[in-house]
Order: sequence, then structure tokens, then C-alpha cells
Amino acid sequence: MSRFVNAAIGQLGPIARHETRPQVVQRLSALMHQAHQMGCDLIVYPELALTTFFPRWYIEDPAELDAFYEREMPGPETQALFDLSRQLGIGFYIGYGELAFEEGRTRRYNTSIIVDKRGAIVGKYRKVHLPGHAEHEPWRAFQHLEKRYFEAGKDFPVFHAFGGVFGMAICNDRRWTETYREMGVQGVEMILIGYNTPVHNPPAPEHDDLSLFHNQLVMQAGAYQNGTWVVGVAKAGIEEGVDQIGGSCIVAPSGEIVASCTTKGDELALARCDLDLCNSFKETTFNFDLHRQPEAYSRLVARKGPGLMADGTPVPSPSARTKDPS
Ligand code: ING
Repeated sequence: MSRFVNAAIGQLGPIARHETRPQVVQRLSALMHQAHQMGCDLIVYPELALTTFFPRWYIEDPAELDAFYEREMPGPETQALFDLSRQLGIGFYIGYGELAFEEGRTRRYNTSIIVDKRGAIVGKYRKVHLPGHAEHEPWRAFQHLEKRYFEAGKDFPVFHAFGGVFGMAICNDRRWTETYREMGVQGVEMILIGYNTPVHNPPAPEHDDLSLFHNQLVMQAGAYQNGTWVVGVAKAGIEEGVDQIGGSCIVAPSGEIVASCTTKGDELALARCDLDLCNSFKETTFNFDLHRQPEAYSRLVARKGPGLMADGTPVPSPSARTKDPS
């Protein structure tokens, strides 16, 4: 018996700095209406979908910076989207800047949520892989200050929704194989990912021509290697002078792209996703319970990279090595 989820990409074009939340919610609502007319169960919006991608600027005024975060979700200016979700019976994923007060202090996260067809939040995720830098780097054509403006999340939870097992990631997370595998070993069947990806990467301009290729490569690999659907949705186009890739797409558990956008503006694309297509990969090639060998993977958690252990101490020198072959 097939478990179909009719999934829609709700790609956004640029959001200008001066654009208000109600104006953006209007755009999000228009896409949700289109998705509803096309019989969709779910629409996926980008990362930080309520404002312009503010980490591109070095912002010193705390009040100016805090204006880019949501203190509550839904809040007065986003409630309309949740009401429409309930009215139309269509769920959604949306990314936003979260300002929370937890364990005695204010915390700021790059966050996403899954909302079900009744307009209820069924899951929340906080971006784990924060790219860029923490200090102002004027040499760059534009900043990428996510390490300054957000704390890192510490978990990749999965949630039961839309008749299956759903997970979330945000932008840079999609480049890291650990993102998909952490959810893969939990049996994830569809991973929802919003992103803001500049065409130009100041530290490595030689990669710029490959930005769309890398976008697809990592999501196709993540889908196939974990037998899961992946929906990747861009905030695209030239936003406050920075050209951001489009490339929104829906990837089947086979790794095949089954739907994609063709513009860099607000655009709907959709696919009829049979969650049971995951089974043939999860039960054979990527039958983790049968084939994975975690005892061989200890370095993946023990180390940060070639030079540092997970706790930040240096990797022991060869003479001090115990496990590595001599
Ligand atoms: N954006 C980019 C991303 O990972 C980036 C940052 C661009 C990293 C290009 C490396 C290369 O898609 C966000 N928001 O993570």
C-alpha cells in the first residue's frame, strides 16, 4: 500500500531588507494557495524565510539585529500563515531566526519547524552546521556571520507526520554527510531543507561555477545513501546585491531528481512522493541494521577533524597513538 505525500517546493525570490513580515507572509500564503489548488499535502519554504538573509551584514546595533528574529512562533505577524494552513489543510516547513530564553539566558538559533495540516507545530530543529565566521571580515564582498548571530543546535530529531518519518536540516547542514546519516539511522523517509546559498563564496571563488552542481550533488547523495526523500528549497535571486542560487528540487530515495524549479523567483514545483519507495533501499543496499559497522566508525565521533579531537584537544601524535596502525 503506497503512502503518498504530495509535496510542494515553495521557493522564494529575494526578500528585501525593508520588506515587512506581513508582506512576506502574503507571498508565502500565495504559494500555499497554489499548492492547495494542486492538491498538495505539504509545502516547504526556505531557511530564514521571513526576512532577508541578514548574516550577510555586520550589524552592531543589538536592536537592529534582534529585529530579524522571532520571539514567538506563531507570533502576531505569522499567525495568518498558521491559520491558512489549518483552513486549507496543508502542512508546511519554514525556517526563521529564533530568539529564545532558555536555561537562564537569551539564545539565538537558525531554526526550522514542521507544521501539520491542522496548523500545529509537530517538530522543531536548530541548525547544527553554522558556516562562515564570527568576526567582521571587511575583505569579503559580503559577510557570512552565522557563527556570530546563532548558536549551534545539538540534535537531528525525526518526527512522525504526514503518515511517515520526517526530518529537517538547514542550508549548510545539507553539505555534511552526518546530517543525513543521523536521521537515516532513525528511519527517516523525507528530509526537508531550506537554504540561502550565495553563488559566490569569498574564501573559495573557484567553487562559484560549481555552486548549483554541489547543491544537487549533496542532496542526491544524502537521499540515496539513506533511502530517503529530500526536498531542498532556495531563497533565490539577487537579494540586497548578493546573487543566491536557485536549484530547488525534490530528490527521490533513488537519488533521482523528480521535480525542480526553473526560475529564481517565487515559484511552486511539486511531486507525488510515495514514502514506500524508501523501502527497497532501506531493506537491501542500505539496510543499516544488517550492513553498518559502527565499531569501525569510532573516529567519526571521537574527532572534530585531522588535527582536533571532539573535545578540542589536539589529535595525539603518532608515537602516542594507540588505535591507528603504526
Ligand atoms: N549558506 C551557504 C551554504 O552552505 C556556503 C554557505 C556557501 C558554504 C557556499 C559553503 C559554500 O549553502 C548557508 N546559509 O549555510
